[in-house]
Order: sequence, then structure tokens, then C-alpha cells
Amino acid sequence: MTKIFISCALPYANGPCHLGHIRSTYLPADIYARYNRMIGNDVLLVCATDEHGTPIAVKADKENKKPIEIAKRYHDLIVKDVESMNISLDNFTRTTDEIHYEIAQNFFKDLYDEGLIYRQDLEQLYCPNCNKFLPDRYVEGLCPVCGSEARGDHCEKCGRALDPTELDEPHCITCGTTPIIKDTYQYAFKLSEFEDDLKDYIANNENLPANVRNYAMNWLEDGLNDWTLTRDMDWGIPVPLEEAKGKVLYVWIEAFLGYISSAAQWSRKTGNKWEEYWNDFVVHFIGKDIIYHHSIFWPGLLKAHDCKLPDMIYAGEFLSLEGEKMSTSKNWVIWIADFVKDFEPDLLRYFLTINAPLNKDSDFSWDDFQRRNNDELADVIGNFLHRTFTFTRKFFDSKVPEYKNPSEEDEEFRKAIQELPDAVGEYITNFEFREGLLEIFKVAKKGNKYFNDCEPWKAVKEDMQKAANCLHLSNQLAKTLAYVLKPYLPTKADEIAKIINLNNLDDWEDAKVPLPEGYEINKAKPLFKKIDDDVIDEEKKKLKENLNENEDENMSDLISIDDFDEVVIKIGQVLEAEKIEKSDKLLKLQVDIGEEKPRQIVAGLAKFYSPEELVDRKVCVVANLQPAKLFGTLSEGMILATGESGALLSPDENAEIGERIQ
Ligand code: B3M
Ligand code: ZN
Repeated sequence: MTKIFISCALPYANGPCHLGHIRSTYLPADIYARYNRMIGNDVLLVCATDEHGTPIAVKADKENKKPIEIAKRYHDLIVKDVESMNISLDNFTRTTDEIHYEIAQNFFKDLYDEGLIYRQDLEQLYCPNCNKFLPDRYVEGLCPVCGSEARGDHCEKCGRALDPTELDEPHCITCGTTPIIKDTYQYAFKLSEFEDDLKDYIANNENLPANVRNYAMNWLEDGLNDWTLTRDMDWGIPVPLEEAKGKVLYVWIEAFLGYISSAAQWSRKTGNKWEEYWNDFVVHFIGKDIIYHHSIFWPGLLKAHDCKLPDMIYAGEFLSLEGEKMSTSKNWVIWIADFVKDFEPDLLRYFLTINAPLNKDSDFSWDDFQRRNNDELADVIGNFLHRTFTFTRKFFDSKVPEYKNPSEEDEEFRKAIQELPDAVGEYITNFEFREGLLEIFKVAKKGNKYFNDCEPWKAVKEDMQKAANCLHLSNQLAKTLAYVLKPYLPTKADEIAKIINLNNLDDWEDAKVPLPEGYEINKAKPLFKKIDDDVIDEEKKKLKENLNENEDENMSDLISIDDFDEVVIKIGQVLEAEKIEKSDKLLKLQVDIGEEKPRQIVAGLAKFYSPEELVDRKVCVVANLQPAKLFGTLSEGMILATGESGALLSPDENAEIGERIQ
């Protein structure tokens, strides 16, 4: 038996949960936790609301409230959201809880005593109009790395953690003033001392998925700076040093410790030792925008503290809404509380899991949601179950009939049922949640086909044993479905279990034990219903009506000709191509675009083309892209190719090198 410590990223207590939260962290964590409990592993699933820092302070300023009032309001809402989605957390606490203060301050103090945290004199942004320092989200500007709009602490676009002084064109978010630079001091962590340890950790941890590993390696190549761990702010956990009056811990250092304090609180309640879970196997489920923090800062802090590092960091990619980036400020978002008013949570759990693998971006649209519900859940899984149960009742007195003299088709189907639990289990163990659900869907589909082919409605008149075999196996699949669906759709799985008279679905192994002949089942109602068009139309209307048009950012997909004109695309020809060491995706190219010197371009084409295939090819190149480093290699442009299949866009032969596309 393994003891598994599972965490979901801590949501900021400055808003309720929306679909994105559920998709990237809670749902995968819950599927993983539920499955592991079913196979007999001992699971500790924890989370908490992240209640300090500028996200909450800024919101409180706007509403003229105390930060703790904001935090409490959203903590309560988030708890409801998480419960309504049936996320089986073992403990959910708050970073304003006493135990969290204690753990965070002790952690800081220990590192300080070890000499790993030191006083640092530095310059920080200060708003001369508001008369205060502007840490983190109090300032916004342009990301120095990718040029996108970014907050002081973090660029959402490129995922980089930032220091506000690095921003281009900074402005105070309260009054819009351009801040000045002012001397102050803070306390910094010697992160740079752990660079080699971190490289080691990232390079040698086989478990880490490609997106986490590649991002982290990329950043590590650039070298690490020490990390400032304190802020000049009122709202936060006081720095536990006499001489640091008025300073608080940076929200990120203590947010990580929320994993620990939530677990420690659970230990106090239950008498179990959370450390045993941590020391066995640790999995963090996070969103992709905080890979930097979890792959660099957190392991750095843990290493400094001589703690075991996380075994797995699973980063869910983004979820968009109707093809657009979600935006809470514009209310382009679906809140969980609204969703569960109209639909059962399992329908959302199904959609969010099956629509795309966690490590790929996904989109929620009402039409897709309706289609998947109607065509997949209702027509395939629901239909199969319903036919099985009603037929058993009508023709076999609600009892599982005898299985005798099976045909080849019967045996083939029986085998598919028997293999299902192991197949699904293996996928979940490998964090391939979508694949597991697809497998279930595939076998349910097979079930429908088998049922159709057997034509039990005819067979009951002509060949009773054929009908009996069909219903025998169909009931076996129904039972297996109850088990394998449990991690994904816990409520629906329980409903199936009830019809089949199963006391519980606690033990995955039981999925493989067939129901005996003569076993009695209950009367069934349809488990999945179709969603009508007018319901979906109503939801679409609501979404549009709630959109806050006043926000200045333009939601439209359309760009003007001037916008397009800003992108300079030129015809180029590949002169040289080579693989980039340690990357299975990237190639380094030298491309002639009619300038004095060829451009060096790093392109994600290695999976689709060998270097030889590219040499001499004419390609389309974005020529005015800001240079960037990928895997430590300078890239001065971009080659146009499709995303999924990596197909290159090639011009006709008569295109001249250096010619602009317009
Ligand atoms: N509170 C939320 C976020 O940036 C942040 C996560 C903390 S996890 C330790 O998504
Ligand atoms: Zn200001």
C-alpha cells in the first residue's frame, strides 16, 4: 500500500470557482484520489484558500472592506463550489488559520537561522500619489520577457514569475501613476545556491510531465536569482524577526506551506501523521500558469529545508470558453455555483475530462457540452444501461440470467468487460484521465453494438439462451461500469450501484467479480437525459447578457488590417538544420530571409521533420518577432506551421526569398 499526499493548487480567496479551476486542478486530483482509495492506497487530499497577498488586498481596497472580510466571503463560496462538484478533499483550510501562521513563520525562521535567508537592500516601486510601495499585483505593465501585459509578480502569457521593477511601462493599479523607485530592504532566499540541485531534480525525475520539465529546464538554463520573500504591506503573515517590523511574508512562500498546514490540521483532527504521506508519494495538481513556482521556488525551499521533494507536479493547461480566453473581470466565465443550479455536476465532470487531455488546452462551449451529453452520456452509456435494466426486468424477472453455451461474440464481449478495470486503472495511474474515460466509453459503445446484434427482443421468442447470455453479460458490464465510472462520475456511479444492489463501490478489485446467476437487480429510471436545444440557447443567452462590455479589452475575434500589418511575414529558405540536444521537439535552423545574415530560428518541428528534410525548403517566417531563448538557444523569428500536425506552410516555387507576405 502506498500513502499518497495529493494537493490541489490553493485558489485565491478573491472570487468563487469557475470551470477553469475545476478542470485544471480539483477534478483531476479528485479522480486520482478516488481511484487510489479504491485500489487500497491510503490517500490524503488537501487544499486551502490562499487568503493573503495583493490579490485579496486589491479586491478589498476596491470594495472598501477589510481583506479578511473578502477572504471569508470567498472561502465560504469556494467551499460550497468544491462540495457541489463532489471533490473528495480530506481537509480544506485557510491560510489565515492559526496553524498556518505558525507553520509559515517557523519555516521562514528555520531558513533564516540556517543563513539561507538574508537581508537585502534593494530598490522597489513606490507610488508617490498613494504613498505606498507597490508590491506584486499593485502594479501592472509589460512583461520584460514576452512583451504581454503582465502583473507585477507574474506574466500569465509566458508563465514567468516577475519582480515589479522588471516591468516595462509600469503603472499603479490604484491611481494609474507611474511609480518611482525607492530604497527599502527585504529578506531574500538564497535560491541561486540550489540551482544544481534543482537541475538534478528536474532532469532526473522521470515522473514529471513534459510541459513541467521543459518549462523548468528552460528557465533553469537562464540561471536563478535569489528570491525576495518579504513585502512592505499590511496584509499578510508578519515576518518573524524583531527587526522586520511592518513587513510580511510574500504570499507565495506561505501559500506553498498551505499544503503542509492543511495536512497538519488534518493530522491534529485525525491523529494520523501527514508526514508519512509526504515521505511516500507527493502529487501536486496545479494550473500551467504556476509551473514556475512549483518546479523552481517550491522545490528550492524544500531542499533548503532538507525535505523530500514532490514526486509529481501535474499541470493542467488552460480552458477557454466558447473559443475565447476566460476573463473574470469581464464576466466571460461560467461560475460553478451557476452551473450546478442547472445541471448535475457529473455532466460537467464528464465533459471536462473527456474533451481534451489535461496537458492540452481545452475549450468549453455549450454546444459541445450538449453534444457530448446527448450523444455520448445519454445515447451510449445511458442507453446501454437502461436497455439492460429494463430488459432484465421484463424478460428475466429482474434477475441476472444464466450464461451458457456462449457464442464467439459473447466471449469476445465478456473479455472486453473483464479487461476494462485494469485498462482504466492503468490510465489513471499514469495521469491519463481522458484516456481512461475514453476506454470506458468505447466498451459501453461496444455494449450497445453487442446488444443490437444479439437482438434480445427477437431472441426471447426464438432462442432464449441467446437472450439470456446477452442480458447476463450486459448486467456484468453495467456492474463494471459502476466501478470504473466511480472516480469520474461518483454520483452516477452510485446510482448505478443502487440499481444493481451493490452496497458500495469501495474496492476496485470487486469490479472484476461477476454477478452470480439469479442475482436480483432493482427497477431503474433513465440515468442520463438529453438536454434540449432551448435549455442550451438559454445558457448561451445568459453568458452573452452577463458579459461586462464596459471592460476596455476587446472581446472580438476580429483584427483590423492594421493589426495584421504589424506582423511581418517573409519568404525564407532553410540553409541549415540541426537537432537541439535534450529536446525532442525543437530544431535549430539557419534561415535566409533576404537579409545580410541568416536568421537563427528555433522551431518545434523535430517531431514532424528530420533536419535533412528541411534543408533547402522554402518557408514562411515571422520576421519581426521579439527574439527569445528556447532551451537556451536564441531564436530570431518563427516558422509558420500548423499546431497539431506540424505541417509547414510552403510558398509556391516562384516566391522570392525575402519577399513579404501581405
Ligand atoms: N493561489 C493561485 C494561482 O495562482 C495561487 C496558487 C497557490 S498554490 C500554492 O493559481
Ligand atoms: Zn497609486
